[in-house]
Amino acid sequence: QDLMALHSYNPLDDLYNHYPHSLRNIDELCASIVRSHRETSQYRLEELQALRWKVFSREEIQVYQSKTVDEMWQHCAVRLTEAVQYVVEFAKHIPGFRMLSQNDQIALLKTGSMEVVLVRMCRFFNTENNTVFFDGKFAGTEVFKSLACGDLIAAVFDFAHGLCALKLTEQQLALFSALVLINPDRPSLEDRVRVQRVHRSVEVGLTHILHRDNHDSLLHKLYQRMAVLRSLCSLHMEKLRWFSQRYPLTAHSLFPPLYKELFA
Ligand code: CLR
Repeated sequence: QDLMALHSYNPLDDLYNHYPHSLRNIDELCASIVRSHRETSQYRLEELQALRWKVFSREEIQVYQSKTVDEMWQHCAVRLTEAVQYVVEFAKHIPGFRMLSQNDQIALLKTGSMEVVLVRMCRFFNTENNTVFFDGKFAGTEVFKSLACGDLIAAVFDFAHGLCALKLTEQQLALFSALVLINPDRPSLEDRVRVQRVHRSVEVGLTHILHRDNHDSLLHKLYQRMAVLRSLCSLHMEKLRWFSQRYPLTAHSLFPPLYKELFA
């Protein structure tokens, strides 16, 4: 009799039925985010590693420095927009993102896509000489001199340097990028609760991966970086407003439509 009772109600069954199941879900979630990151990351790490010796020459730097402010802004806006397009592709394959309303997807991308580009920048950054892969070679801050926003460039390079120092794996970077993008605190979200749910699941995924990698302490550091990201992006918006006021024609007719749609 007792054995029968034990058999029909065994609390362990709950554990067996649900625990492995949810673990498998977390693994699947992480796997899709990592796959999406890999497929939209433009260059593999080995490729970038092999290109590290390619730096701009004095003469080439001179060419960038003698561009006018609006020429250089337009050039960078085009490069940034390409990078943003890959982030949009990345977002589409984060489980749950496409289930959000069109409006909420756009709201998340409007504020988050630039942040993810800056997170991704650390893959394209060489800390040994403080250069970033730009236009086919590695460029230092001096290459961006004619943008006339040295403070923003310095802050962006600093951020990349600091993020590189954390030595994130590609998987950790993928999950962190997704967490930055699916942020329930963004303005003008229609269904904040739903965004919160997706955010929670990505957070569980990142925690799981960091725990598995024996790097639980990274989570706190990553949350600190997210605050820096927000300030960098408001600085970017500030610079863009300044630029559009001074060069309304370039900003209006020569900037890529996606750049205008997301940031203007
Ligand atoms: C980031 C990671 C992407 C590839 C990529 C493309 C364009 C790069 C960007 C990375 C890093 C930041 C970058 C940008 C072009 C211009 C911009 C170097 C490597 C600098 C910081 C200038 C910003 C100028 C604005 C004020 C317009 O997968």
